[in-house]
Amino acid sequence: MMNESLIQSKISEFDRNGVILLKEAFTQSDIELLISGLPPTEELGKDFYCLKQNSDNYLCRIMHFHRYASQETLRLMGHPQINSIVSQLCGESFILTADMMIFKHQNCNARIPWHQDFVDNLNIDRIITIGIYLDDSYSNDGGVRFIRGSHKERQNICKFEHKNGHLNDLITLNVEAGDIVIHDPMIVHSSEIMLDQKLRRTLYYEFRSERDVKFRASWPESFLENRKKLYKLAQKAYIEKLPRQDFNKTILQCYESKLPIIPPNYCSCL
Ligand SMILES: O=C(O)CCC(=O)C(=O)O
Repeated sequence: MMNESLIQSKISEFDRNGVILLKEAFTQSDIELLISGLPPTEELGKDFYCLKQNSDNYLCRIMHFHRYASQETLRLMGHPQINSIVSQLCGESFILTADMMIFKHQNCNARIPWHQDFVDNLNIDRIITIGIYLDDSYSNDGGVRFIRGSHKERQNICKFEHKNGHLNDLITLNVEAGDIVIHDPMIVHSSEIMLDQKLRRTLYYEFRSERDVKFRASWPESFLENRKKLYKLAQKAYIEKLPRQDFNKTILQCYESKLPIIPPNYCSCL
């Protein structure tokens, strides 16, 4: 378990830079368990989609990841490590507000341009995105790059895309399977293509405080209660072995309440 004072020392770095790397947050066996519980993609319908070149997939996503949860994947969300990290960043009452897995394949089109995931000015408590790495990701081979301190306001992304205005402020990271990268969704980030590695899978979780969720007038009221139920279930799954039929109903209810889409901020003249 990651030591609390380590996380505390990283919090000011997170506030200053907008991103932190936590090494060895999960063990190899946690990651193997997560991989063994990945859902068969043919069962995911519209929540699994891929960008393709000819017939080759290059960037695929599983949206609403835990809707398809096996006992193994649910268990990871309820892992005490997640509770410890998120409660220190977002407070004791936190809510999972998004869950998505990305599959990045070796392909010339698999670059993700500079962007902010969304721009939000509410600023009540921290909003964090945790990337849990199932595979290694190196800075010189398609790893995610960040612009230090760019999370504090809306940015003119074209400056990063077309003027190389970022080079002094670039944060690049060498990440290994089991490490996690936590970023503020407003930090400007991108990832280049992979030339050596064939596949990189990252599970992204977005967490916010309960206070933040309650403040959003256009979000359905049922969302909060359903999400709390889901998290309790995940904690139970961490302790006990739960067959899918025991949690199917709660999971489906949980994903019934949909949130309005908040658009990302990309450069429009790519
Ligand atoms: O994992 C990556 O390469 C970046 C993913 C990303 O920035 C996104 O999905 O918005």
